[in-house]
Amino acid sequence: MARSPLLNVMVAAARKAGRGLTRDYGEVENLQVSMKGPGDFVSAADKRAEQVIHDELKKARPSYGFLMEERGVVEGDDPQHIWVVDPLDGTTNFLHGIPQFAISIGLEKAGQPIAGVIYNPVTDELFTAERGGGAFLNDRRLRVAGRREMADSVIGTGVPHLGRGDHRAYLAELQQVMANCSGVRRVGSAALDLAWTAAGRFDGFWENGLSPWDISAGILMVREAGGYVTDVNGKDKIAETKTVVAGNEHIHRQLIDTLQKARTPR
Ligand code: 2AM
Ligand code: CA
Repeated sequence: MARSPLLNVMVAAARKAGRGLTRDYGEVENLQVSMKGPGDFVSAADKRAEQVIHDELKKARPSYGFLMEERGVVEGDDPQHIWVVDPLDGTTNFLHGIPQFAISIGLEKAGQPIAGVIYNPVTDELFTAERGGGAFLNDRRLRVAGRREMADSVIGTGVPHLGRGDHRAYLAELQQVMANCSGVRRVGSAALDLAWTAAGRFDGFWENGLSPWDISAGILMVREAGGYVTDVNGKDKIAETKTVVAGNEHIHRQLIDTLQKARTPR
């Protein structure tokens, strides 16, 4: 598979940051038993990865701006192009020694995602997409799952936790989805959840309260794999409503209908 120069830049940045994260991940286990605990260490690993990605991308495209999880907005001379970066998505997994985390790098042009890379450095799974060019896992072209019925589907999600999200509203959603599908999975990295939906491992995915860096690359990934991504109302207002629903044409529609039932007062 021939990658564009732009995608090559993104892949190189993700792989370089991935080497650092893998090293740091190996250390986390030792730190679990130390007095201080691994929290500060993980936060430092996160920042180091972000620095590497920032420097690599800046070198390759000096005029582009950034939206990064740790440092926020960094404006560039070119107001059209913005890198949307999560250097460590799935921080809780990383902290607990669970090998499900990723680097997510998206590129947006005039607000639309045009390229995306999601890289799990532990499994060495590299997901890439470019607008109009399809989505890939390593060198294999991706296609969303073909299932047509929610009843046959495995649905990924993110569960709110201590201090985050509307637990009651989420439970109402989960109650509807769990009663209508063949399995719900919560694996802890929204970027990988979307990549897995693009790869057809999940038939659908929904989560609330996410930020652009969690999902920018993943949204493009699903769309380029032939899937649909919208907010919970079927609209493009993902950032405004902070809701995201993904899947193939059929499951995306049924998942939205199912989630809407949780919102209808009874
Ligand atoms: P993180 O690991 O980079 O924090 C898990 O449900 C998903 O939610 C992960 O992708 C996680 O990203 C994200 N997440 C966790 N806390 C968040 C917060 N306060 N705001 C936005 N996203 C969050
Ligand atoms: Ca994240």
